[in-house]
Amino acid sequence: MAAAILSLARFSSDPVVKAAAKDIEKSIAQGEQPALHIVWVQGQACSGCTVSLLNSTDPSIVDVLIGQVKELSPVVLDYHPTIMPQWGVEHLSSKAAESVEEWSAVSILRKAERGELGPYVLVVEGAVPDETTAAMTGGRWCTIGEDKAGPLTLTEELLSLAGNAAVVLAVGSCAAFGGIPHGSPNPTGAKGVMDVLGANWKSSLGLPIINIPGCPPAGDWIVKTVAHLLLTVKGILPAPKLDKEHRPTFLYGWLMHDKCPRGSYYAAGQFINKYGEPYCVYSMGCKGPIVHCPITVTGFVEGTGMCSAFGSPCIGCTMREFPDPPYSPFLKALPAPVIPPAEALAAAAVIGVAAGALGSHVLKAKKKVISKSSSKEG
Ligand code: FSX
Repeated sequence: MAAAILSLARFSSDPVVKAAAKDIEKSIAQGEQPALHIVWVQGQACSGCTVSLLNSTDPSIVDVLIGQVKELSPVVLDYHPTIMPQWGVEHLSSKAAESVEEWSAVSILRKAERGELGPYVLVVEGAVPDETTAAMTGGRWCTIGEDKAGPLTLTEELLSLAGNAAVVLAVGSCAAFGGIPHGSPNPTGAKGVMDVLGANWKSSLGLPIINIPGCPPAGDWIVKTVAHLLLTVKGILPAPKLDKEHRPTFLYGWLMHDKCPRGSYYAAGQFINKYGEPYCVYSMGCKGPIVHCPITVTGFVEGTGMCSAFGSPCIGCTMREFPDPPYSPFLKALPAPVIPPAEALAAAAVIGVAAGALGSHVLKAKKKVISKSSSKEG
């Protein structure tokens, strides 16, 4: 079984996914499959999500595109501003007329919008600004190309491309929730894709918008999710289960703190006083106990690299409110928990759950232990 399915099956305990992984082998054995397409547009972003994409390893985006992952093959990355070879029309004026179509980047978008590309995953990287405020002064916040009619805004292209997309994937916290561009005071009115299209928006296949937040997300989160969605489009896998923020639960279904490699120090009440110490970084403002993020399981590249393991506090970059409170100030510790009164603990003991409750409250209260009850996620 190839890398993508091994990865999905390893991440998911869902028997449906495991059974589907076996079915894939049969499906491949039956012969050639039609090409699936990826159209990737970029808005208000730093391109970090694209750097992450290029750092994916399990499977790598290169392996996916060159057909090494047979279950997904053939996959075509038709449009990606950073890594595709095509140029805009301005560069084509001196070319032979017949080559214009082939080398015009915008023509690929038009083909997709007309439904001539074939089934495609529309990936959005970056936040979407409110062009109405820019228009008041005759300007634009975010353009992604131009044709003979003039500059094309991300907003208008998103609305056009979403119409024919088999599924829309918002990669990075900017595309998912607005991210850094929407941080207060949000001068451009930046929003995530879900807030532009609507939380109840559905693709032509009836699939909701899927968010892969992170600033940036690890490359493997992106490719694993794209792989899952391509198999969903093929009718091989069911759509991934999502949480209320439309994040796949196979990646974001737990709190970062729950699987933190420094968690034993938290339980022992040992916190760092200065950077470089090996203990829990809650004291330096780590937001891990209220943040849904898979980094402490997956690492960043090939299983290595993660915020808390390196002694850096989690700043909540996978969360909707990021970079605003409660995730900032980044270096300010979360509030101490409210310790239940002794009678409540005694009552819990009577019904047999005292062990868990006491376990968490054995922590030295003076050490400012964080309560999960402060999480907005509940
Ligand atoms: Fe945003 Fe992507 Fe933050 Fe950057 O491009 S998620 S600014 S690290 O990476 O969109």
